Amino acid sequence: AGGIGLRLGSAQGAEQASATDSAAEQKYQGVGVARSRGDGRLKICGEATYAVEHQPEDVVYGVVIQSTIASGRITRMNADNARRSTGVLAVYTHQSGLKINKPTPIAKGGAAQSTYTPIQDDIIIHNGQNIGIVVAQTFEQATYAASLVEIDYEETPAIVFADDARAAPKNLDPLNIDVGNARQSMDSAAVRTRGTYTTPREYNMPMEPHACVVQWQGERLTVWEPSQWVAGAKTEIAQWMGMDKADVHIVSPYVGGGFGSKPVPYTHVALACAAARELKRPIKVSLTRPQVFTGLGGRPATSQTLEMGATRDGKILSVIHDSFNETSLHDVHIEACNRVTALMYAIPNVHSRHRVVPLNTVTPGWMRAPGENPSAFGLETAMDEMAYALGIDPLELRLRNWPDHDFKSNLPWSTHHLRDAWLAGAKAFGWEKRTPVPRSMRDGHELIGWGMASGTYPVNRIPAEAKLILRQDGQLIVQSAGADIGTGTYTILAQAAAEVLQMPSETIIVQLGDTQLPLAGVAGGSQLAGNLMGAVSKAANMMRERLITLAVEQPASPLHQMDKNHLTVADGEVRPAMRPGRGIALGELLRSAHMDSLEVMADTFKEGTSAQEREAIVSSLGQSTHSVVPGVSAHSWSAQFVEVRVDEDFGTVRVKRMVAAMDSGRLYNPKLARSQWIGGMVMGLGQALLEEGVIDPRHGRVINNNLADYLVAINADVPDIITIDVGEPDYRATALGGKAVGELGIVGVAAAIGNAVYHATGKRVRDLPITMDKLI
Ligand code: MCN
Ligand code: MOS
Repeated sequence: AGGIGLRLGSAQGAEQASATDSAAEQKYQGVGVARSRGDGRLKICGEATYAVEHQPEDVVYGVVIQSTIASGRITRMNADNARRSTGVLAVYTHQSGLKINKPTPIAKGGAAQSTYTPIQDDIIIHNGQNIGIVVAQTFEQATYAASLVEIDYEETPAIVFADDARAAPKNLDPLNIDVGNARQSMDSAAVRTRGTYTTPREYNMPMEPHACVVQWQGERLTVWEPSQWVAGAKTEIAQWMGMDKADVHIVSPYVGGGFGSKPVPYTHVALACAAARELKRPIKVSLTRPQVFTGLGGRPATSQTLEMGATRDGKILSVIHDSFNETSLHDVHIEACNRVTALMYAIPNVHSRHRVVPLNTVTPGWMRAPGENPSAFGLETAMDEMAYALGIDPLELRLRNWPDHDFKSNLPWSTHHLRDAWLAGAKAFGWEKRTPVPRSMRDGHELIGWGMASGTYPVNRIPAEAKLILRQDGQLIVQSAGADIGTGTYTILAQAAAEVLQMPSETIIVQLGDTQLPLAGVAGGSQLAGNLMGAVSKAANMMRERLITLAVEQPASPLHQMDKNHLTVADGEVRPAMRPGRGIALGELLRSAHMDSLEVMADTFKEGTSAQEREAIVSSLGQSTHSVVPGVSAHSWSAQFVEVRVDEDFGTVRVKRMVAAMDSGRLYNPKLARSQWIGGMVMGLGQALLEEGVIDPRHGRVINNNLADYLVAINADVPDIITIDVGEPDYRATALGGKAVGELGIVGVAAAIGNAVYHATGKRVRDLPITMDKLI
C-alpha cells in the first residue's frame, strides 16, 4: 500500500506527560496522555513532503487563467502569442475541446462542493473564475504566457450583493425550526430585543496554498493533492475524468492546513488532470495566493435578524429568527445561521427560517464550524443585549436558561457540561469582579471590557476501517486513509494502539492520507478522531487476541497450551500477565508460526455492510449529518471569556485575555486538544476584529485578495490563552468517549469579543469585523 510511513518521533514527546498520569500511561503514552505531535518535528524540519513538493520526472507546470469580469460571456480568446511564448507546451481554453464532466454535488451524495466545470463553455458566472490553463516547462514561463492570452468579454450586470433587487432568495425548508408558538409567546414577553447580525465573506487561508501534482500511467491516474478527504477527492476526480474510481489514486500524507477549504479538489485540479491526459506529461498546478480567493470559496457572507423575548426575571420565552447566506448562481451552499439558535438554551418557542441568496460568486465553502459559527455570533450577541435590557449579569442570564435537555430535538443530552464550563470559566477569569455598566472599567486611557459567550459543536459520525500490521521485526504499523491536517491524527492513532498493545506509542508507525489505505471519511465536522480511534482500538484488541491465541497454539512457544486468560501483550511480548520477561517476543512468535507479518483489519460499519456500500458511505458527506448518535443529543460545549482593551482616542481594540472552558468529552491527547481549541480561538479573534473579504461593487472582485490586505490574527494580536477541560468520557457519543474538538474553539469567540467591546465602550457592533471606524 502507499502512504508515507511516519515513525512517531523521539522520546521528546514524553516531556508533556502530566504528573497525574500513571507510570504505565507515561511509559506507553496511551490514550489520554499529553504527548507532542509525532509529525511536528518532520514538518518543522521540512521533512514532511507536501503535495506540491512531489517532483515526478518530466513534470511540467500549469498556471490557471482567471476571468476578470463577474458575469457575461467570453467573445474572443486568443492564445496565439501565449502558445508561441518560450517553454509553452499548450494552452487549453473552452475552444480546446477537453472534456470535463459535471460532478455530483455533496448535497446529492457526491463529493463536489461546486458543480462548475471549467473550459466547457464561454459563460462567466463570477470574477476570478478558472477559464483556462497554460502549461509550460517552468512555472515562470507558464505565468508569463498566461498574461499574453487575450480575452474579450460581453459583460452583463452582475449580482454582487444580496441586497440587489434582482437577487432571488431560495427557501431551505429542511432547515426550518418551529418549536412551540414563537409569535404568540413573543407578544406576551415583557422584555424584547431585536438585532440584525452580519458576517462578511471570510477566507480559510491555510499556509499551504491549493496545489496538486497529477500523473497518468495509461488509464490510471495518481493525484498528489492536499486533502481533508481522500475518498471524496477520488470520487470527484473520477467523475470529472469519466473514469472508474478504482483507477484513481490520491496521495495526501501531509496537509498544510485546510480549515474546511480542502475537503474536495477544486477546478484547478480538473484542469490539471485533463491537461495531463492530453499532454501525456505529469503536471503541477499551484494556485497563487490571489487565485485561492476565487479558485474556491470561503465562508459566505451571512445575515440574521434575531428577535428575543423574555420575562422580567430573565426567562427566555421566544426567539424569532430569519437568516440567509450568499451562494453561487449554480450551487446551493448552506451556512445555516440557525444551527445553535434553538439548541443552546431552554427556549420553549423558536421560529427560524434560513435562505440562500444566489450571486455572481464562486460557490462558497466550509470554514471552521460552518453554521455554528455565525449562528453563535447572532445568538450570543443577542443574549448579551437581553442581559443589558433586563439588567441581569450575562452569566446569570445564561444560568437561568440552562437547558436540562435538548429543546430543539426534545432528546436527552448524552453528556452536557455547559453549566460547568460557564462556572469554571467565570472562576478562572475572575468574572465576579466585573462591574456591569459599560465604560465602568478602565486603565488610564484604555477602556476595559469583559465579555462572554457560549459555544457548541455536534458529534458527527461516519464508520471507518483500520488496519494494524505487525512485522517480523516487531514493528507495528497502523493504517487508515484518514487525514492529519495538522490536528494530531498520526499521534492519537498511535496512542490508541499503544494503549491496547502496551507498547510505547512513539515506536509505532502510522500511515495516513492515501486512497489505497483502509477506508475513512472526511477530516471535517470535527469527527475524524472519534471515528478512527474506535476503529484502531478495535483492530488493536483483535490483534491482541490473535497474538495470545497464536502464543498458546504454537508448539514452539513457551506459552503453549497455557490459559489465555492469564496472558497479556506488553512491552513487545506475549507473556503471563504477572511475569514480565517470561513470554515470547512478538517477532519471534511470528517467526515460529512462519508468518512474515500479522495483519488485522477492523471496522465500525454495521455488520453485513458490503464493500461497495462502505466505499459509498465514506465517499458521501450526506451520511455524516444523518449518522448522529441515536436516541441522545450529543454535542461538545464551551464557555468563552474575553478581556479587551479599547483605546479611547483611537478606537483600537486589543484582546488582553482569553479564558475558555470546554466540554469535548474524553480527551485523547490533552495537549493536542488544547492546541486545537486555542487554534480555533485565535481564528475567532481574527474573525471578530480583522477578517473581511472586500468586494468591488462594480466587478464582483475580491479587492483584498492577498495576505497583506486580508488580515488574519498573528502572534502580536493574540494574548495568553487559558483553556480548562470540564468534559467527562461520553461512551454514547463515541467508542472511546471523546467528543468534537477541532471546530469547538472558534464557536462563540466573535460574540464574546463583541460583548466585551460593548462593555468597554457602550457601542454594540452587530456587523463583523469590529473595526475602528465602527467604534468612533
Ligand atoms: N482530539 C482529542 N480528543 C478528542 C477529540 C479530538 O484530543 N476527544 C484532538 C486530536 O488531536 C485530534 C484533534 O483533536 O486529532 C481533532 O479531532 P476532531 O475534533 O475529531 O477533528 P478532525 O480530526 O475531524 O479534524 C478536522 C477539524 C476541522 S473540521 C477543521 S475545520 C479544522 C480542525 O480540525 N481544521 C484544521 N483543526 C485544524 N487544525 C489544523 N492544524 N489545521 C486545520 O486545517
Ligand atoms: Mo471543518 S470546516 O468541518 O473542515
